[in-house]
Amino acid sequence: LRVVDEAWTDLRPASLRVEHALRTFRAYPDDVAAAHRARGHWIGQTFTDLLDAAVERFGSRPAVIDGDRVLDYHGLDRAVRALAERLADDGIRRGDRVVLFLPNVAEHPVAVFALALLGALPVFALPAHRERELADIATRSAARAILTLGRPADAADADYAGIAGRGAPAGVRVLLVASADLDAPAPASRRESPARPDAVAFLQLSGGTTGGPKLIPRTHDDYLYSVRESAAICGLDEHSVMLVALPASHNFTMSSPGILGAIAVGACVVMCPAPSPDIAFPLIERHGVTTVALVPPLLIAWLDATHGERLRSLRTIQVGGAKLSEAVARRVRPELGCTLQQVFGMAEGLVNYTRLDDDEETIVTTQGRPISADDEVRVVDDHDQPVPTGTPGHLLTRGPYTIRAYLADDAVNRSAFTADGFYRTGDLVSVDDRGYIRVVGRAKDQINRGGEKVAPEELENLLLGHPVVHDVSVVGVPDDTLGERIAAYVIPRRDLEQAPRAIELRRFLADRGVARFKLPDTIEFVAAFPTTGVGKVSKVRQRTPESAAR
Ligand code: OOB
Repeated sequence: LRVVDEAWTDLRPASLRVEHALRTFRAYPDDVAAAHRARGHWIGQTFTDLLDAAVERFGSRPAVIDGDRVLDYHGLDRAVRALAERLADDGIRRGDRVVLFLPNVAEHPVAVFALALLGALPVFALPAHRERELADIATRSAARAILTLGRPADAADADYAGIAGRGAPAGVRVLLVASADLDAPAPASRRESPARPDAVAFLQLSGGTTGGPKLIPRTHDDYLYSVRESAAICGLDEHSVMLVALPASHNFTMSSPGILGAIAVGACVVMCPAPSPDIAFPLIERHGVTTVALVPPLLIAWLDATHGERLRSLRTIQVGGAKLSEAVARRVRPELGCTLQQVFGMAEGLVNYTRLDDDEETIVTTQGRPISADDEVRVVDDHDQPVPTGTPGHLLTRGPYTIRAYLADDAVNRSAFTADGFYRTGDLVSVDDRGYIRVVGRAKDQINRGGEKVAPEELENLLLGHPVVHDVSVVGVPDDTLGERIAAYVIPRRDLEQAPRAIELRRFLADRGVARFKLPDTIEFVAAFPTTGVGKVSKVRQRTPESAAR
């Protein structure tokens, strides 16, 4: 492992705040935790326990496939233990946060379990993140290190180590994991994990929101409950083969049922370097893939690429992260010959699935129902009053795997949770008398670009830093494929001699180290923004392109 920089002290204040928050963090009130244990939801299992149990039961079955490399469960266990020793030698300790910046490679699950074995906390960055996001994530989580890939993942892939090196704040080291780690011999002595099942296992990042991403602390107990239930709901067993096509670090890919669900039941995960049909379809045929998770724009791309030919081995396609249109949903069974499963989830907790044996109308017209009978779902009006069944309203939720607070963010927590511990999802839904949910809109100021979450505020602040920009408003506008695309309306400075150009603003953002998926799809220069009756910028009108410039 390469040590790039070694001065911890610059991070002290953030570090102390996060350390203190983690040390004093009570994920759930004691009586609630006791109830979840009594109900058999929380079974005292850590990530390491989950892996150990799988290794014991499924030892020589294939666990992870990446290109020509196959790790069976014993091989996975060896690689995890070897990497854990190396990370320990490098100073990673129980409770340390380590930003995981890895694409879909075998090293990804190895690193997750290696950190768990040390009791260290992965912080899940996305491979699309760039210097700016990495720096922000590392600072927010007061990370000790960024763990990234020390080999080229793919000819066309990003220079992860370079990005991490440039993005790492002073004092945050860049540690590299590479293929050689997968072949390292297991250490002589068997390390015991110091992690406690009721402790925080990792930090996920909330989708882009006002004020930047928030840290989502999930415990082993709560998360693995959702993982085990998800695996059962999705019918996974040791004969399942899961293609990991979405970013491995996303909560959907990790846990719904995802990589962890697959490992829990002895299934095989096939790491897919990119989700496009030309890369994914050959892997499906070669490995007999039975299940895959996609976001709606990818499903559309897959449907359009099959020309009626069936992906024979595929039994289920899960689709989530953004609203799937009914018209597209209806194409899945006739055109791909497999069962669609809609997944409406959030890194904060609650996950809803249509069930595999639901009738076709339910599958194509709803976003499913919660994992657990103990998931509480409340639909309320603007004054937090419950609305009648079937009426759209704000979705609030509480339950055995939904967080009660973000980490170290008291101000946000006061508005993101009700006094009695319900999480305000920011989603507008209706729930039918069977408990099935339909997502009908969103109340939070967030753009959902085909499942990737973008905060308009972040882009507005960045663009305001450009010399031609007098004012800017960023909104999501409806898009047939993406669901929403990103539109930036810019009022240029008056005294400009030359008209500003959109391409320059895009380059300006890219140069600031922003993930590509956040770059505006359209930038339009306007004289003024449409306003509401009280003179505020009307984002609602900007979302309907015809009225945007007025
Ligand atoms: C998943 O997690 P996040 O944290 O990236 O985003 C959560 C938000 C939800 O609050 C909702 O606004 C939106 O993404 N969303 C959907 C949806 N699934 C997620 N909106 C409409 N229809 C759907 N099916 O995106 C996530 C986490 C676990 C499993 C699946 C998705």
